Amino acid sequence: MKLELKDLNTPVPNTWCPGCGNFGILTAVKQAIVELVNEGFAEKRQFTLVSGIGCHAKIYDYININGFYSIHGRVLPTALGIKVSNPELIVLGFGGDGDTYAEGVAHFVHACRYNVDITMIAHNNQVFALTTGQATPTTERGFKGKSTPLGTFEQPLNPIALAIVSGATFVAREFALDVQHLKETVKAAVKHKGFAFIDVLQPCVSYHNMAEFVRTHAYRLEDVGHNPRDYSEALKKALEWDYEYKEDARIPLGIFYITERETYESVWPATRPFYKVRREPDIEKILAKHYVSP
Ligand SMILES: Cc1ncc(C[n+]2csc(CCOP(=O)(O)OP(=O)(O)O)c2C)c(N)n1
Ligand code: SF4
Repeated sequence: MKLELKDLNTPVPNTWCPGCGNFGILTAVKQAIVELVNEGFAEKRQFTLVSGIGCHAKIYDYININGFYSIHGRVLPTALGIKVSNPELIVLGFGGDGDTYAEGVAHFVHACRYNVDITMIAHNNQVFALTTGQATPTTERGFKGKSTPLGTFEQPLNPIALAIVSGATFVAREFALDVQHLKETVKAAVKHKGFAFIDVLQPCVSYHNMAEFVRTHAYRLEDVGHNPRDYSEALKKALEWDYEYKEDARIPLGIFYITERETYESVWPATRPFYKVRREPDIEKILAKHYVSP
């Protein structure tokens, strides 16, 4: 029987602001799961999501798959734990830009380095949204928010470049309001064996709405013949936009980089599906080995 989009609905009322870019991400991810299941790539029961804390994290409530609502900044270690415990699962991580690039940035760097076979989707609205609009590491200079009334003055972090140099094997940027391209990239990321990272520019209509700027300054990497297998070219393209809002900015969207190398769970000596391990201890054997009579 074919999986339908409505099979992924939940009864939980959606509390995102009307017009929030998170709706685009939700739709694209649901469509990607439906298509991957119906194309025979995986079964619905294999999909497992992990969220952080923030507006993005409510996605946990809105998709009817197994999941773990984790804590702020800790999406990736949770996702890694699930994957190594049961490599048969397809693990999707969802974090905010605050979540992923501030408190969680060390986990992000090491997940790229480890090349664990999971997909990480960062809802990058360039602001801490749930806490009502403070600057994050990807906020552009000059942004006036509650924590920076005089304007943010630090240079933004470039997560695409960081992912590439840290060893991620699939690196992409998408726009939350372009659901079709986002869906295709999510499918490609899930099919990729290794750490797949998508930085999704997600307009926050309440605290940081960059929708118009992205629409007028973005272009697609595949339209300019970009070769995602070329490391130097990928890095060059990654550095093309610095997450600032300059008149002459050009924002590349699509897949920057793809390569293959061994995954974390394929080489970690202890990895095996732990749920298959017999846990009944043989008390006689343990006593024979460790018991010393008084
Ligand atoms: C360990 C911890 N640190 C900080 C917070 C406070 N906090 C809750 S939501 C949030 C902002 C989330 O921003 P982001 O990750 O960018 O997600 P968004 O709300 O923009 O989707 C923060 C800082 C928390 N709940 N737990
Ligand atoms: S505050 Fe921003 S990110 Fe949060 S639901 Fe509203 S529009 Fe979306």
